[in-house]
Amino acid sequence: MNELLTKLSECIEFGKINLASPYPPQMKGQDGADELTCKALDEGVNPQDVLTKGLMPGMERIGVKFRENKVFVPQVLMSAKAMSTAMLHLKPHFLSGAAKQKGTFIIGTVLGDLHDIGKNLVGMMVEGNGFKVVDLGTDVSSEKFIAAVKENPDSVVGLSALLTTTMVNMEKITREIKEAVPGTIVTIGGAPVNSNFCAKIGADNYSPDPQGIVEYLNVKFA
Ligand code: B12
Repeated sequence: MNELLTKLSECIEFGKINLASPYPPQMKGQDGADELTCKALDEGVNPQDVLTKGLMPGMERIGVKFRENKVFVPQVLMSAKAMSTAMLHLKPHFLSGAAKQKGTFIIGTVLGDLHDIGKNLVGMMVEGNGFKVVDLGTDVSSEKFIAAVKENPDSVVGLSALLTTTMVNMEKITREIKEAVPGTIVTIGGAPVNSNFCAKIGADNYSPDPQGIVEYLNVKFA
């Protein structure tokens, strides 16, 4: 079982989706995340172990490499695709309660802003690390964030902004979420923001990359 899960983690790390996928070249002709996840479940490996000992270590390794600029967006997207392919087989087990998620993360790009590539990447990485992700899309108002927080008690919110003209909306959205549902944790990210801005607007955490927010959530939901 260990060998199977190790191979699965490598499929995630290197973005090997399935047998037919030619990427990455060094894994051509080998089973991918798709086949190995099915194999593990068929052999009776616990879905929780498939997630935490197979998929998540691979996702963590790619997250760290991305932070260290050892890989770039396309490689991370391939890993995320391998991960979501594997998750399709695990989802029925999550829904049946056989495997549990660590907590809920609500993410959206703030009002006025249509950039979603970074936000999607963060969502995929967080999901890949065992959290439920509620993705509200782009151009998201305070009202939408608040409704999602009310529907998902004890969730953590992540705001994304890529424009200097929309990052200012983070302040109002953070304040209104916290007024509507006191105690809600609001985290922020995106190219123009930093930890000083985070402190200034009263948000709880700034992470420059997906791995940072994954590590923060792991602590918060421990
Ligand atoms: C792609 C792109 C677009 C696409 C967006 C497509 C899409 N579906 O997202 C389109 C063409 C639509 C677009 C439009 C515009 N864009 Co544009 N766009 C870009 C571009 C080239 C790449 C952005 C990107 O996806 N980066 C890759 C991702 C992976 O990185 P990222 O978003 O920073 O996310 C990472 C981190 O920031 C972090 N992160 C992000 N969000 C979050 C959230 C949380 C919670 C956490 C923890 C972390 C986190 O994690 C991610 C992964 O590491 C940038 C330039 C650049 N090179 O960055 C300009 C850029 C952002 N755009 C810019 C501008 C000006 C515009 C327009 C106003 C142009 C115009 N005049 O119409 C419009 C605005 C539209 C709108 N209302 O939003 C400027 C912004 C300048 C500024 N400082 O305000 C930039 C910087 C280009 C430039 N140099 O001028 N754009």
